[in-house]
Amino acid sequence: MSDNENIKDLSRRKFLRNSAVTGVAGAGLAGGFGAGTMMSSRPAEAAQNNEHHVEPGELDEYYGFWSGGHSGEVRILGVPSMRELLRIPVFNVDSATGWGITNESKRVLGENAPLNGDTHHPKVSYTDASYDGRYCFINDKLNTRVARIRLDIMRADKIITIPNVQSIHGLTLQRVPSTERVFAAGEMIVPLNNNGDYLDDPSQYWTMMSCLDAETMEIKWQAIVDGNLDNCDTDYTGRFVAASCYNSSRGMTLPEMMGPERDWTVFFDVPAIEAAVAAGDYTTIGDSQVPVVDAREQAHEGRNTFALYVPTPRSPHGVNTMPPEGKYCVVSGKLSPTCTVIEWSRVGEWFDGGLDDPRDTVVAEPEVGLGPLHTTYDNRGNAYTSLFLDSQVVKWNVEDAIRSYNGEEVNYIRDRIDVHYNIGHIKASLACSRDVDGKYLTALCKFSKDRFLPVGPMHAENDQLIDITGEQMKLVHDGPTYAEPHDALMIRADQLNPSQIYTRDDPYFAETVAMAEADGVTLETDNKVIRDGNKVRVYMTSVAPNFGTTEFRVKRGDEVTIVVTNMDTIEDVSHGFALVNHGINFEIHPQQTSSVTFVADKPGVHWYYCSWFCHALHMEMSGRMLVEA
Ligand code: CUK
Ligand code: CUA
Repeated sequence: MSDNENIKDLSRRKFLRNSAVTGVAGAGLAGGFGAGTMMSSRPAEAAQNNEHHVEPGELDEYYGFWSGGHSGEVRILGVPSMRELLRIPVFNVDSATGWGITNESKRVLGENAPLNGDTHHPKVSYTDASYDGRYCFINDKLNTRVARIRLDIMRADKIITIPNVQSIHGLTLQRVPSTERVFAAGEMIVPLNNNGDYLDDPSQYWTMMSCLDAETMEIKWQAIVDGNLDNCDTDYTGRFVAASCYNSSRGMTLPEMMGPERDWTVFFDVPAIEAAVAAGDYTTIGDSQVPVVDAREQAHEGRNTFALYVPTPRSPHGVNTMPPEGKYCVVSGKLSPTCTVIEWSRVGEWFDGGLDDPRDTVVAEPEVGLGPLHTTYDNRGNAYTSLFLDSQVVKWNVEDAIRSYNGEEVNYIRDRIDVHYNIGHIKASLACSRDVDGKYLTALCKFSKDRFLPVGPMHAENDQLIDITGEQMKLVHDGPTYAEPHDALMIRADQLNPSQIYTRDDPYFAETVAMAEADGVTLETDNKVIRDGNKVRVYMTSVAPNFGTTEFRVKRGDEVTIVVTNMDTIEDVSHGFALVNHGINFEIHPQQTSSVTFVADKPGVHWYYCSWFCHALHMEMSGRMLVEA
């Protein structure tokens, strides 16, 4: 970097930092920021002779699962190349794959599903705290949903709307013995029975932690809490889940929410809650049958048996358990320049009556820099925290932070690196699992500014890749991304085993197979039109470069269901069924059956064609729907 560029970079960094700090100061809260945090860092320099480059024809070492933010999708990137390999549509409608258009995807989405979503926290399922490659779960902050993606076919197979709360933000999974439960943190506080009765009475507004059964995706229980839940994580024993909890003042406006010096980290004792539910000691709300327990302090005389509220400085945000044993949980302070280190075994001691002061669970509170949001780890005892306001990643040693908290003179800060710019989430390779390997770290930066060619008022964001194998962090890649990845995780390539072709008994299209059976149709061979009153079902196969049916006839006003079964058996020979002027296009991968239903309301000739390039005669793979007036 030349001196000039360096100066430009520094002044922009200062501007971003100061404007953000001033914004906070405007609310009268600048006092939260310590002075000792202005320590300088090394400007990031692009790595020379980049050994992290993945040559053409080589495969990446990791699968990365990226949230797609308010695009509503989940993305798969190869790491370290940072090449985008796949977009998995989840809460959105997708033109390429027909997600949200086919009958199969609509069954997953449910009736009258919203057409969009806001995904933040993708989490891959575990067996004994190692990734098992079965599922990826993802929240929808926008429409209060949780989805499960099957990682064999890379499509969502269950989506559930969570009742009684608004906005699912934090999402985390049970790690041990395996992912039997999914925890979904409700963020915004609303009247528990939100039927219009308590509009003007914020004292009636609350939110809840929800626990889902990972197999059935049904809600097992909900627990009412004090404050707004934000991010969450579990321990490595299977007993606890923790969530950051801001707005302990229960404010409705920004200044009100930022009032208190401390909010909480709240820990839930899952077996205690489930014992109460099993004993029938719960209520339900409105029409919902979900068992609700009360984990608010006011609901318990003496010790709260469901939840422990650990006072934590100020609007705490990220909650991250430290691998590989899961000894500590680090909660990042957001409006405080500190991270709070809580020892999981002490949380157990508190619930078992051994500790009196909730703060006795805290074993360190290092000052790390301005705007700490999320923390991740290597396999050498170091934590890495994203600093939103400083636009930095700070590396610090956890045991040294504990020694410092205990009064020893020790510098726990190991390194700082500039990122570009205003980083949110951060995640090191395998850092949420036992197999943490301390190789790469992704820094998901909310602003890219001048890091890429300008493309109009909307700028790409910047997902940077940092090599963390050495003493000093090294920036190795800038990766522009479309709105708006919040979180990401990396699993080893060998921990995932995706299917190459569908099996004919895949439950994803079982209902469509059952419909064909009822019609006496053999999907694998038949090309038939079945009329049932004004309902017409058109069954066809596809084998490159032919649809099994190249012409069918219906009457205006018929409800037409088109079912296509791709009988190609060769990997990667996908077809698409695209019906001109009808807004219909969908994928049919090898051995898959896909279907769509619509009303044929336009008399005339309507061509359909294959939209997925499959053959030299792909352009000719087509047919006609003839609609009689
Ligand atoms: S949140 Cu976005 S930067 Cu939704 Cu995980 Cu922290
Ligand atoms: Cu079939 Cu293109």
